[in-house]
Amino acid sequence: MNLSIVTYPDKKLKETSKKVEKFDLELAEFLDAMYPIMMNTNGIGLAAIQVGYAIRAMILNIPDEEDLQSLDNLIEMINPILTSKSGETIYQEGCLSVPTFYEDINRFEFVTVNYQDRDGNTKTIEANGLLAIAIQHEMDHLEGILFIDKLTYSRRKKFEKEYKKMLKEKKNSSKS
Ligand code: Y12
Ligand code: CO
Repeated sequence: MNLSIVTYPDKKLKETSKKVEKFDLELAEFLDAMYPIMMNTNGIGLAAIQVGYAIRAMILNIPDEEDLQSLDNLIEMINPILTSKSGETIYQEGCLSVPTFYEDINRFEFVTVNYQDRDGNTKTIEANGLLAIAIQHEMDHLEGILFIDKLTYSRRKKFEKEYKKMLKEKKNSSKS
């Protein structure tokens, strides 16, 4: 399966993802294909829509205390539902679909999420710290929401200007 990252301003990222109904080999192969894409781009979270598939699936791999990512820490979340949230935290977020841009975003500090694994088993996770932030960021993708949609009007305008400039520079450097 040949997947690539969909980047802003691609309209695909605005789609609302659909519930996964079939927990079959196709889903397993899709999740397997998402993993190297995330790891090869230094990602810690990736939603299916970011590789062009509007299904409610996402993967997360938060680095451990030694800042290492491993398959042991891989979490695959299908059809996640937030069942509780509390506290407040701010973190400078980035997104593989919005390369080179980072911004402080407010999130809940603690979340509880019900979800299914790749075999359709129901699971619950209680998260805080970076995992809680990543879960909320990826769950937003399932609704077609990007972290830049949470910026104030002025920050968003600044972002649009900088992003346009970055895309132009990238285009010019690929010509030479
Ligand atoms: C906290 C904040 C945000 C999340 C969502 C998951 N975000 C990512 O995994 C972002 C990854 C990322 C990786 C980059 O590196 C490369 O593309 C090689 C990157 O750098 C550039 O765009 C140049 C930006 C973002 C979870 C937890
Ligand atoms: Co993202």
